[in-house]
Amino acid sequence: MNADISWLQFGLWGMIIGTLAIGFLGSTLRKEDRHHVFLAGWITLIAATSYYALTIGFGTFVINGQEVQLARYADWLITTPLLLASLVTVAIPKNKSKERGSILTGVIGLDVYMIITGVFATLTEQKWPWYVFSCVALFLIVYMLYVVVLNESKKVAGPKVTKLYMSLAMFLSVLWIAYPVVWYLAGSGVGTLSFETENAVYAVLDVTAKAVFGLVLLAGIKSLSESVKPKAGESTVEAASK
Ligand code: RET
Repeated sequence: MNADISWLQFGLWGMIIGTLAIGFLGSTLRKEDRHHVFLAGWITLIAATSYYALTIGFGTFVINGQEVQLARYADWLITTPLLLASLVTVAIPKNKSKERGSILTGVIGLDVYMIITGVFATLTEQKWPWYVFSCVALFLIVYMLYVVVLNESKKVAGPKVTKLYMSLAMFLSVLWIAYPVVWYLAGSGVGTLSFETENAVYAVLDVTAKAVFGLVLLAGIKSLSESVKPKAGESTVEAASK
């Protein structure tokens, strides 16, 4: 078995075990908090499917002599908006903010734009303008997380909620910034990384950004719920924001 496939299998098993662990930890959460569990589990389940496609070479094409794994981008197109939604859902309680819908639309719109321009960068020979458009969108997403979402969270949510949000936002943004760096160094960009190293780094990043991130988020909600003791019918984020 070649080394690329081993890394893809690491990704596949990481996502399968991650989904099971999210289901297990999620089952210990209150039913008012289960929306966090569904989002986190949905993300790792989609990624497991995408890694299965990658291991069998489904959605992988040779373009200009370069192996292009389109299944990755298909996964990112669906799961990165869900990751951002799961983060904003922690930061801003439902029914407390008039801005929540427009913030979600703004951040998810930028994210879809980032992945689509990233696909254009990957498929064309004139890649650098598309790469720059995509990086600008990532910069704007990070700006929204640290300024717009943070300010709204400070305004409408309790301090414990904003603190949990900030640690998750830092976790997410550090990992996400690594993706354009890997893209730049790999065959998609200047080509200093081998295909094997590219697959290895993406696999570790993906499992951390999805499975580990989901588990940390759920553990955060669980410990918040133990400290604020919400009433029946209200979510932990709502209860901690009164
Ligand atoms: C690309 C290339 C073009 C420039 C930029 C990119 C950003 C990708 C990102 C991907 C995040 C993926 C995640 C996956 C989780 O499993 C498309 C690589 C900016 C930020 C979090």
